[in-house]
Amino acid sequence: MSTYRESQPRASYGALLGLLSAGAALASAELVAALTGPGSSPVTAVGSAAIDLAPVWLKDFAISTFGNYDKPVLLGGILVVLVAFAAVAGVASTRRFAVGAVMIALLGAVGVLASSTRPDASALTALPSLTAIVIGVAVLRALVRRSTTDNSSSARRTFLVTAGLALAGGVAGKFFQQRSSDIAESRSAIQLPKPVSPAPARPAGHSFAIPDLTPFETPNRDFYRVDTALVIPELRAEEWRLKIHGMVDRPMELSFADLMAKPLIERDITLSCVSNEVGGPYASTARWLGFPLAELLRQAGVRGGATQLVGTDSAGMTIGTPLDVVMDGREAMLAIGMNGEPLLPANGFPVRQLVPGLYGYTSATKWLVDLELTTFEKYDAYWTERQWDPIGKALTASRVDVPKPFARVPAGPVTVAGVAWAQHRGISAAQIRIDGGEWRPVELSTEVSPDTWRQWRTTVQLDKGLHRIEVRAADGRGDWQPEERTRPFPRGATGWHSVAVTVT
Ligand SMILES: Nc1nc2c(c(=O)[nH]1)N[C@H]1C(S)=C(S)[C@@H](COP(=O)(O)O)O[C@H]1N2
Ligand SMILES: [Mo]
Repeated sequence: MSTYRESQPRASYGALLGLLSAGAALASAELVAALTGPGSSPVTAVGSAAIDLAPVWLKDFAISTFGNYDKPVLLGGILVVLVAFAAVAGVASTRRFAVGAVMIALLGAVGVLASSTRPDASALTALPSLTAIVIGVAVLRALVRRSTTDNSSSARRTFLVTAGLALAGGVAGKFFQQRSSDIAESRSAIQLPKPVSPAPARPAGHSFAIPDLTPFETPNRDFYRVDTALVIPELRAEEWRLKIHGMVDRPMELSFADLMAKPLIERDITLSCVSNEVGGPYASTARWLGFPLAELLRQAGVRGGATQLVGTDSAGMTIGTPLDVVMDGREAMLAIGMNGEPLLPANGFPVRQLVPGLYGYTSATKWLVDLELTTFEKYDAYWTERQWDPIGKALTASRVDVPKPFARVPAGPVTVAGVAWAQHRGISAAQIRIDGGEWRPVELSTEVSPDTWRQWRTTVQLDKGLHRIEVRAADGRGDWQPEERTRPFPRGATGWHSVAVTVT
């Protein structure tokens, strides 16, 4: 038995060799990525590629099942596959070294492929993955040699040292990646200017004080986040530049200081996501500070025939916006502040676009660095390529926040409340019905702007038992939300939100 083990180590032993090699490979890649940028880390690059390649149904499923945790879940999944593959490679290497080595190299090759095909790839983006191949194979070779020639206690020492070095290298790599691009400092150095056109005062009655009702203004930390960015792009305001080009008479380049020096406006605007399911959480409202986009485009001199404004972020992701909507008089802007602070990194620091009345995916480019005027025929942006509607007009939506779904409430008068939004058209009425009965009106909070949501509330008498509360709203033109339930793809979900509650 023991002689057998010497020539053919146990599988668990081989698996350990594979994991140590893969760990060392990843750690070396993270260290190199500290120089070449966090997006070039092989795990991140593979994750980003997976997001871009994922079919619509899978993205929908991930957003609605894991919500804001969709990205950690994806990274976790990648790591599980990686660990399994590395373990098998390790076992193989103890039988035939070349087979294990090729498998470890293949893992790195996936990283090379993913990182070098990212839209923001440069000559150096594949370097971390290439390093991983070299280090992974070298460490595997050293470990296999050592474990066949040495006694078991010195082999154990080698393993521990390798594991320790890999762990330290990985942690150091992540640390330096953050340090090299630390934007907290850039963000806190910003003194936002006062707007020349402040937001109109919010009228009395614009907000109801009801526990658990969505507040009118979303605190920055609670603002929803939806994007394809696995690592939040880290752009320093001092280094930020925006190019405006394409079908314009006067191409321009702007710095953050240029933008801050312009006469800014401040407006309350509700932003929502096309992927929001009926009753879902992906809508928020903030007081945004920025410069009017239409005015900026007029300064650049838009040429006749341009129909689409394509915004590109610092990682090369694109969003296409219908130009006529931007220019029709609504207050589209390039925003630099939300609720009195610079943008949060997750919400587009230092500069993002906003167009009231359009879903985020056709209007709200975060980490914006490039604006090109073109036509819809000439260019398909990221989501249009994936068959989403190119216009992205925000549909009317309403939600019951109080009582919560499946709440147990005492019999008698029950407070029912929620929010409704139809950006740029405004909300003119909302109604609820109980158990499919007659629709009854509810009280709306005073409108702040047609670009923002409105809260609604009412009190109903409910008897003991299970009840279903439904809500629907009408936009500023008096058009009611349709009953028909549709999925978010390709132009936004429709249907009435309902909650079931038990009255005790
Ligand atoms: N650069 C970039 N901007 C983006 C996206 C993205 O994936 N990348 N997603 C868009 C989508 S789909 C929405 S709904 C809004 C969400 O903005 P928020 O995360 O600040 O709420 O950002 C938009 N801007
Ligand atoms: Mo979205």
